[in-house]
Amino acid sequence: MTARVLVVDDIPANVKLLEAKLQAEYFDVLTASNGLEALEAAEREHPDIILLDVMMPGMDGFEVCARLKANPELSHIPVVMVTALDQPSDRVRGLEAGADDFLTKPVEDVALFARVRSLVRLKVMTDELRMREATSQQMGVVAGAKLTDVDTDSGRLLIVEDRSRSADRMVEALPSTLECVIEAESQAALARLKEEEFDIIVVSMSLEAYDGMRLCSHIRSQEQTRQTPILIIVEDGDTERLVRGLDIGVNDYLVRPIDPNELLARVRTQLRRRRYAERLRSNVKLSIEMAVTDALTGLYNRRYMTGHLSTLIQRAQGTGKPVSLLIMDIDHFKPINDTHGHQVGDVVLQEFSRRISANIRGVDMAARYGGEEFVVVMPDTEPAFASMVAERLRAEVAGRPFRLETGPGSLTVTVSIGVAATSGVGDTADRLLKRADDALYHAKHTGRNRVVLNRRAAA
Ligand code: GH3
Ligand code: MG
Repeated sequence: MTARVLVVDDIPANVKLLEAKLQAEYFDVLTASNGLEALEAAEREHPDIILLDVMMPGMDGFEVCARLKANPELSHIPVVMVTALDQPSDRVRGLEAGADDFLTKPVEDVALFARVRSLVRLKVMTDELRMREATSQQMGVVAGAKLTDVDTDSGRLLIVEDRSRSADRMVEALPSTLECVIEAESQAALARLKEEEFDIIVVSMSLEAYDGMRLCSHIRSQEQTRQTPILIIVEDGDTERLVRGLDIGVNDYLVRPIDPNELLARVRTQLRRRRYAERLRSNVKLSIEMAVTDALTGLYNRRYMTGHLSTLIQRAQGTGKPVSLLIMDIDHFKPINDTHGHQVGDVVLQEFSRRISANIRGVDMAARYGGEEFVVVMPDTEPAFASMVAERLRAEVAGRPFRLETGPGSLTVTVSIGVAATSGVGDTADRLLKRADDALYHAKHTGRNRVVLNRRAAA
């Protein structure tokens, strides 16, 4: 894995040392020698991770970190504070400024590379989500998610710890708005994870009866918990486990004895990242849904339907089974608008869509083709069967007046339907749509409120 690392330190020898270590592992290294330079470099270069010295003249590391984290363009870049101070209170100050981790000077190689790799891995994932979300924003369907304004006060934690005093102390350190569940036994923890959703999982690496690392790797391999942040508790000096943990995808760690403020700060950081990723994911999902569906009716839109139809037709040429298609057009829809207003017209379109959806099979796809024109695509379906379905839909529409909350109270609506099916090799979505449309035209001209099947084969 390669990544661009910004190293910030006011002492040139420290910069040189870290630079040499990182370059030896094929990282790209950028450097800055004070806080302002660091902020400028971050804005200009958008590095993948920042190693930030704490004690610098002028603007110190805490302030640089706080400024980076307050900038929505930069807040997702992980910051590791590199410090000679190793008091819990300094760590808490850093975490409160938004730092993602700490390394103490002199920096140990294993710890350095494990941290950089794990944070870069996390960033690669977030970047991918951010990129997709940016596309969603360009489509104008969602407002961008911000790491800075997510809620970190509510959530559920699973604490896997068999030392009950230690578990109790952790719970005491966390605000009562966070719901904590303690499991002393790893099988019970796994069973619970299958049933319930947690926002963070805290795992002790010193369980008596089970290897905590194995539990973490199991949690990572399960679909349901793949994305859930894991925080491990390691004994002081157990770098080996820490590094292995980070390599298998543990997100963060605490060293015993656990400092309550540090626990709180690290839990908050993980919650913030999780909420942010959730927000990004749901924005992407929403925009994908909006890209394929019609906003008024919730049915698929024309573009998506035609793409899907082409795929089905190609596939059908292998199986020899026909794809059938219905095109439906509401009869005399314009007068409904003209008499009762556009809003009533919209309600009619929505109710019409509901009746279609309720009367087709799961494999069939209903789409809004144009204003008051709709299409149903039916894979592996003989035209005779499709005509029967069309007739049922026609009767469902005409048979029961549409109830309206406004305007006339209820309206009788009818629909004309054209049916066609694929025939032979070389048939296309366009041709099939054209044949169904010809049948629809025929239905309109022979009295409306009827179904016409086009029996002609593709030319
Ligand atoms: P025909 O029986 O021949 O199909 O007659 P029609 O009145 O249904 O057909 P026409 O094509 O003359 O009119 C269709 C109308 O549908 C015109 C247009 O204003 C209206 N329309 C299209 N999209 C929407 C929409 O999203 N909402 C509403 N309320 N009306 C729409
Ligand atoms: Mg019409």
